[in-house]
Amino acid sequence: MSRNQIPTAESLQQQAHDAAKRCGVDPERIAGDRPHRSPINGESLGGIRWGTTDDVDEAVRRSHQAFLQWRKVPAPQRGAVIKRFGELLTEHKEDLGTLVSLEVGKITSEALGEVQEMIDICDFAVGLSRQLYGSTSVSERPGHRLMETWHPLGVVGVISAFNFPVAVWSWNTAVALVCGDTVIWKPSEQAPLCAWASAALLSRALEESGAPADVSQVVVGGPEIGESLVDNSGVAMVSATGSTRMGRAVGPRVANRFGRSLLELGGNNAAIVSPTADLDLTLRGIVFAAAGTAGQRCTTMRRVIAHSSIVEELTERLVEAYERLPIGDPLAHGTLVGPLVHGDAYAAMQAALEKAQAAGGKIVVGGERVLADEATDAYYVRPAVVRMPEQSEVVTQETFAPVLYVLDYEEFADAIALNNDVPQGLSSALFTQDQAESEIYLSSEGSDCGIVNINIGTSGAEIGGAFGGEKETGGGRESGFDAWRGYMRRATNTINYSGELPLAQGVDFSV
Ligand code: UN1
Repeated sequence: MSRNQIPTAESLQQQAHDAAKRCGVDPERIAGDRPHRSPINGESLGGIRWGTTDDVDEAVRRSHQAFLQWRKVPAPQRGAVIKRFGELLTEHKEDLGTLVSLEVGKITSEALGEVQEMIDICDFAVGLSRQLYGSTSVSERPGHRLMETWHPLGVVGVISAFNFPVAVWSWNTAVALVCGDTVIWKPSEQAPLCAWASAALLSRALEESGAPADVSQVVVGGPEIGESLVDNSGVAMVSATGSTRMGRAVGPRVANRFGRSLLELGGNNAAIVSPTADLDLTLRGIVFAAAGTAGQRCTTMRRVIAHSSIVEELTERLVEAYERLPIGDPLAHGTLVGPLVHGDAYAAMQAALEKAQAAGGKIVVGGERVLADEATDAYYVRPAVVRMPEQSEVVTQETFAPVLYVLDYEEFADAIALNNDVPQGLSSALFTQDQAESEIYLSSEGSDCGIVNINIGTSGAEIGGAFGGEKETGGGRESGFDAWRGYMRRATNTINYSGELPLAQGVDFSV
């Protein structure tokens, strides 16, 4: 099948059902009456079955029962289940990758990369299962000892978005399970098949080890499913990925019942390009981060802030590169840009381009719909680059589509100010060969984001680091470093072996 031909509905549906079955998805689930559309051709992938809010209540009840058993399983044995899950993911990498492409339109290489990210977090979590370290400390009292112990939280609710339909769940689940929590997942409505397929593989790993089956559950459905998880006081923690608007609703509702939330929300990621930057490397870094995944990552580069001495050359080279981008069927070999997820994303992109032009911006390349005609419910666009005179309102907003705004600067401090002068704080990058600039950018006077890179684009983080951002991005951290602590509760223990009862702070309370 060529990139310029959109595949037929029958062929995609067949591929989807075959891949889902090979992963162990119950065929009942893919025989419902809920429409389920592929962004590749805008046509049906076959009906599916949605769950109800009653299913959520039942899942929470069962998850809690499973938790009472699971928390007693030694962490390294929980890790062994995740190890097996990683093996099953490796075995079914292609099936899952195909489902990711079919349901959300990712190109094959990125879809396989997403599954690799799941395998990587499994490896990480297996190691972690023997490294859930706590501290000990000295006591101010004789014959006393201070230490911390870490315990699982209970039921963790995971709400994930269409653009990383399985990897983000895996970051949460692999770590949460090793920590001794149980997980209920509300995947994106757009991607139920890859969710069921991933969950079926995890269930197989759990079953083989004799673990309680309900350690991992999935409830597919609309926003009401997410809301039930958010409001259910049996859910100790809600980890939610999506828009800032969604996070603004989730955060206070979970906090109101004193639950814990982990939010991964919008980004508006910039790269500063210094006059010393290696422009070949910079160009490659920008194009992958800005046009990759059709601009639909939370880490997508949305702004370039280039020094005035190189901004024109850089923009020209971006135009050349964008004109050559192979856009089309994400399953076809060589495609680099697949479709937008749906018509609303296309409309949002067009609205942003209009606003940018009204604010004095000039579209230097892209923005137009390609491949599919007006009558098709599939939206392929050429990623756009817009030269902006200043950071106007539209530039400070996240539009979940491939629009890259180019701004310029004279003084490095001004570039940092522009980098930070947006409500979001997820990812950022500096392309430079000037060591002092690089150190300043990484310092407390530099980027205010959760991810701050040098000579690498804003997207494509490895799982080994903590992932997340500040300000309207929500403050959550997932995957690497010590993000596991977010999935556990800490107890501080004071142990007295002195046979006396001296009080802290020298308080005398003798009776
Ligand atoms: C997201 O877009 O929600 O750093 C996650 C990246 C990926 C994860 C993105 N590893 O781009």
